[in-house]
Amino acid sequence: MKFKVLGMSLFFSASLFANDLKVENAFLVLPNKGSKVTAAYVDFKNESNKELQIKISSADGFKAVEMHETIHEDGRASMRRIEDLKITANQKQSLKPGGLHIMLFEPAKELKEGEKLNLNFLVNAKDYKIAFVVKARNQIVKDASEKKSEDHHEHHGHH
Ligand SMILES: [Cu+2]
Repeated sequence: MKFKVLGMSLFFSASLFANDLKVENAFLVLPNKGSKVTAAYVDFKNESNKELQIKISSADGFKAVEMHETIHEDGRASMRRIEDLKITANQKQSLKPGGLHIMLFEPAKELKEGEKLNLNFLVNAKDYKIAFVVKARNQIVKDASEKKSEDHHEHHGHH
């Protein structure tokens, strides 16, 4: 049994196709002036029939990078570092404000809106680069509300 599993993993590791992982809406938040930390978000979709393990290894233009999850407890949100993200076959996973996210530390230079930076991942232990576009906060809010109004009819109530 053990032998069989090992054989299978060798078979699969030899063939990670670029289109196994679909990547959309990759952006990072333009840091506030003087701030040494910001976050990046992206939508992943595993289009393969096996689990994908995604790790962040580095980000061009930043000194350090981590993947975080957000934990909601007693009405408070805190975050915790995670080693990797596992996405099962044919599942989606979004990194978004208030949830999973990538944290970027100490930009080497001042970033500009619209600029693209590569974030370097390991997907099933293979190098995988994704270009992230730098977005200003007001643009992110605008894009999110446009996306939301496409998805839902919103109700406005008074409390
Ligand atoms: Cu964080």
